[in-house]
Amino acid sequence: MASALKNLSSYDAENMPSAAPMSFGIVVSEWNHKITHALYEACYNTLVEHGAQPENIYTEQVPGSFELPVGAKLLAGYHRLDAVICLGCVIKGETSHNEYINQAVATGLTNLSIASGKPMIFGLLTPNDEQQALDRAGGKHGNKGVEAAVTAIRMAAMKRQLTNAKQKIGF
Ligand code: DLZ
Repeated sequence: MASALKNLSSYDAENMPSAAPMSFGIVVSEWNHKITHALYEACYNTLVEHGAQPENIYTEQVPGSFELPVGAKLLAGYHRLDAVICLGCVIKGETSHNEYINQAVATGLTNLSIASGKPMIFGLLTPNDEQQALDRAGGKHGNKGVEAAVTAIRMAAMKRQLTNAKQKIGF
């Protein structure tokens, strides 16, 4: 399979926009804490590596991944943010709870992004077992937290660029 050995954290760091003027929200789910904490650390560090100021990064924890969309909405309503990154991990179990939660998070964040025009980043791991989660939280497939941070910076830069271009049109 083409994606089997893809390291999710590979990206062109040289050509990233600067995150120095940007503000970010990070919402982290407490379920599967060991995994989500690893995602959070990688995400936070990546934002800072690209210039984000620690005082412009606002973090909130929510009980589980199902609460990520409302957590994102509350955080974005409280601070002036360029983007909100949502981090969670839903491990498949004996029942189909994972399908309901994953679908709810995907739909919730999509709707929220489109309605607000603010990037809401889907940093949710949806593994079949804990090993698959570990592989994507600093293991052999990189760290999805890095990918989420990179996506947030790129989308925030795109929004800023288009907003500036729009303001220059007209008299
Ligand atoms: C209930 C539940 C279960 C079974 N599994 C997970 C999980 O693997 N990962 C996760 O982030 N959250 C899980 N939850 C909690 C739900 O996301 C949610 O917090 C509760 O259903 C309360 O709304």
